[in-house]
Amino acid sequence: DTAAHQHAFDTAVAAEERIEPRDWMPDAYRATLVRQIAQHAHSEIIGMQPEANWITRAPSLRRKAILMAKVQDEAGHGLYLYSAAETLGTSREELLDKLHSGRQKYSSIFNYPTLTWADVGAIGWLVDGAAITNQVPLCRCSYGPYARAMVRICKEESFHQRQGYELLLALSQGTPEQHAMAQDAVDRWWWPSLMMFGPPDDTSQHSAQSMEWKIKRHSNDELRQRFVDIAVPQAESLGLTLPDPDLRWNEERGHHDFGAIDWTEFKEVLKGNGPCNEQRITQRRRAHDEGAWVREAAAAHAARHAGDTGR
Ligand code: FAQ
Repeated sequence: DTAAHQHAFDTAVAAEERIEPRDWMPDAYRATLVRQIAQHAHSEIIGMQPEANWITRAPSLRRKAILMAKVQDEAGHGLYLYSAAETLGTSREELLDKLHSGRQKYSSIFNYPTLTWADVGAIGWLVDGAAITNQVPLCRCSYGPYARAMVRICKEESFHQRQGYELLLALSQGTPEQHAMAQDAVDRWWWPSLMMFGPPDDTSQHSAQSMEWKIKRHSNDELRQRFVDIAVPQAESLGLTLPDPDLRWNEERGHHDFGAIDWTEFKEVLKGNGPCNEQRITQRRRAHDEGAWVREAAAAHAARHAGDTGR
């Protein structure tokens, strides 16, 4: 009965055991996981667009090869995550349909434009850096398939972060124009990167329950603070500044203080009013429509193959 199931679930979570697809779980736990994993998967797929914008204009063969590999990795991350969501009893088709009709979200960060080549570096350094900070604790998420997907994703994200850092370092140490381009990109990506961690703890409606279920291990503000503390010395070694006059070390707290985040901007981006929301979703729907023949061909092939083995 439900009380016994609930007890077994609570005991497993308390004992740091993993919940697996066939285990009983509360409906709300399942729904929360589908919401978060789907949003995460959609972010990986939509997140291919800003950087893909620069593949044809990469400044060298080496940079182009690296960037193509990175963007393909994001596609792979999306696929692992859709598979993880499918273990919860939802289909990829349904999730994509919810993305395309605006019923499921993707990360706010991918609604900003990539104006120069330096943006590829800033995304790698800051956006992938923020993603790792958020995702390393998710490797210990109570839901097994999501936690396991995160292990591999985090390894790939660290390579992404390094390539962004290395790209920005090359620009920062280059000509004055290249240095200025790197600084401009960091100026534009810094604040949106801080917003990736989600609303402040006191307005984060899902945090308390998700932490109790051990889906989330740290609050949004804790991870945001961790990211700021990591980024400050890295900016220094890059020879770049972070666009926040209030950023300074607080000896007492043992952390960096930082300025106020513009939560109005965050809310507007979530409502669909960011600089690129329209472009991103239109492009995503077009890619889906143009890929219809591939899905049909794959399904026809699978059906024939099933027939073969049945004979
Ligand atoms: N953007 O109550 P909370 C990547 C929504 S990394 C949009 O705090 P929660 C790698 C939230 O969904 C990016 N919406 O929610 C890459 C909720 O709305 P809902 C993806 C946001 O879930 C790099 C509402 O606000 N990473 O893709 C955002 O407890 C480079 C209230 O918020 C993940 O998804 C936002 N920034 O905490 C790819 C990580 N923040 O659903 C390509 C997994 C919040 O009720 C290139 N997700 N919202 O309608 C998480 O860790 C969590 O879901 C949080 C939000 C921390 C994002």
